[in-house]
Amino acid sequence: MATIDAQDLRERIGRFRVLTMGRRNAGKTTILQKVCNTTDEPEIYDIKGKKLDADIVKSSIKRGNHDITNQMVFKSNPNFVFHDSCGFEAGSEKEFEVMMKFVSERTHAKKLEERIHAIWYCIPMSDRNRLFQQSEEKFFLQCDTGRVPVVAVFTKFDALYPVAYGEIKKQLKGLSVEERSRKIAQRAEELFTNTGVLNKLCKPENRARPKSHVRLENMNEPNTNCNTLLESTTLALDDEELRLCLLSTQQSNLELCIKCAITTLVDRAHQPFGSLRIDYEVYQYDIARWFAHIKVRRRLI
Ligand SMILES: Nc1nc2c(ncn2[C@@H]2O[C@H](COP(=O)(O)OP(=O)(O)O)[C@@H](O)[C@H]2O)c(=O)[nH]1
Ligand SMILES: [Mg+2]
Repeated sequence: MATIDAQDLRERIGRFRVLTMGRRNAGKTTILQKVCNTTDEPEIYDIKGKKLDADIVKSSIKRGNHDITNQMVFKSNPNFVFHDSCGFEAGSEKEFEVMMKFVSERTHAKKLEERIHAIWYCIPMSDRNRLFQQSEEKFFLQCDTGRVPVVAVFTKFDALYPVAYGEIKKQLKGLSVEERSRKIAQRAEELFTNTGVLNKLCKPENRARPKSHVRLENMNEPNTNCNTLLESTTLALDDEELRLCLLSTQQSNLELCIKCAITTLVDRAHQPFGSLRIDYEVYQYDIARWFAHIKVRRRLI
């Protein structure tokens, strides 16, 4: 009997490693806290794994010194490791080069535990009139992220609602609450489309073209979650083991487990004739392995 469970995966892959990018105040730390279900600050470790004094790191960031190789881990979910590219876009050419070297090395790292497994590029909608700085455009154009998926995260989407309301408030008179909300949401959507941000990101010449995108709103409020980001990231991974690894960090996202199981089976069904497996036990195992928090056993034939 062979077993597959979260522990097996962890030993093979290590922790799920994410690089968060985007300007200061884009909402990066807030998202990481949501993902790890905490409001605590992360613990910070240097590249060798030595714990650093978070206050000293913070004050050094304030002085403009930031080290992208530092690793952030939240006590509430140590299965994730985060890096923050914090502030590269406003920095010097040298800082840009340091960021590019880090991304290129770590997205191509041979060892899975050193590799960055996903990049979350945060673009705040509160800044919709100045979406990108030149260096950010350069990142998307030039950076070789290999097979590692970049997920564009449109943060602070709620910032569009007051703007939308201001523009159409005269048309809202006499409408029901539901109708008003629908119209405001529709106008917010138009404001988003008018930024042209998706076209800019998905230009064919961009090497770091995002594989998917999500909108997040009210992440600063207590009763919100990042499930769409986690789902989008899981489905953007092209490696089954990595998908399993990310899923197992979330432990209880049953809906996503089911989606992944089905997606994998559909992918298999589209493989050329001959690789389609019809062994019933194998088939059951293929579904069950996505529920990594439950121990699954497979008989070796
Ligand atoms: N309105 C709104 N504010 C947010 C949202 N997410 C984060 N914020 C606020 O934006 C500020 C900057 O967030 P932070 O996570 O520290 O940004 P970082 O510098 O990119 O790490 C904080 O005051 C957050 O409470 C959101 O979805 N909507
Ligand atoms: Mg931060």
